[in-house]
Amino acid sequence: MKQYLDLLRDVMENGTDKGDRTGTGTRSVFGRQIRYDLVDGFPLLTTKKLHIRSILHELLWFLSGETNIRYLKENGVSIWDEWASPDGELGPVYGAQWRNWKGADGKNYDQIEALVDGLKNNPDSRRHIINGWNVALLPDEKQKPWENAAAGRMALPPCHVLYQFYVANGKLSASLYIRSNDLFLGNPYNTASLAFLTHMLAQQCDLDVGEIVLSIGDAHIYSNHFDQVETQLQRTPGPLPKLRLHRKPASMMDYRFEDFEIVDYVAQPHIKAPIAV
Ligand code: UFP
Repeated sequence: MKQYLDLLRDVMENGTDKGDRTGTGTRSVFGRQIRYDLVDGFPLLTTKKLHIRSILHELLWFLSGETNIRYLKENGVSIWDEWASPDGELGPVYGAQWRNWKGADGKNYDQIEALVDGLKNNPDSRRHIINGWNVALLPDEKQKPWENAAAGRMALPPCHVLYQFYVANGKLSASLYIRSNDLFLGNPYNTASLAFLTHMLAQQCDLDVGEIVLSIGDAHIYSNHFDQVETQLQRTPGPLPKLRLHRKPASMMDYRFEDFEIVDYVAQPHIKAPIAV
């Protein structure tokens, strides 16, 4: 994934050193786009070994509409633990907005169901959108994440905010706006997650997969990742793995972890880095 390494190099060379919420410090650029043709393979980094387990469980959890960390904990996924209230609640984060956006009319709107319906019945539409940025439910920045969650607001504002899908020549493409992206730790997972989602939607709609496009607002590298980035930039990318879907579930909500298999994944060793909280 040369595109990814080019983006890391771009930020290291052209970025501005600036402070951030976590107090760690970042080097950052504003407004970048990176794209992968899914026909070339599944976009999982080959210059650093990645584990897809948490990302896939997280995506299935989003699609279930759940916002309690229970399912994640049962499956050994801890990525959301530090934000949750004592009873495991995160407030109306992604899953709630994707599946149960509450309208002013009191109705619940299922954006995933509407998306699949639109892709199947009106593929040329320019309105295939999933939006996570529900302004009324954003956290109160003066409160802690778990306090917001306990009060029925999102523990964290969405990072992967807006998805748009596009059908042409029998192929499904996806575009994702990420307002803030930790390029060393977050971006490779956001890319893989978008690729999984696109494969699932394409399968449900009897389409082939096209491209994924990630548009990033604040694209940053944390200052305590600079050495790791240098290590990674010295590595040469290899051929991409493939995704095998073992069956076609009845709907977007019926996928199970065991339905997915990544084959021919040959990656260079993992590079450890601290996460900024
Ligand atoms: N972050 C990502 N991708 C995600 C996610 C978080 O890169 O999917 F949820 C990173 C971006 C940033 C931090 O470094 O987490 C969120 O902090 P803030 O809300 O201050 O932008």
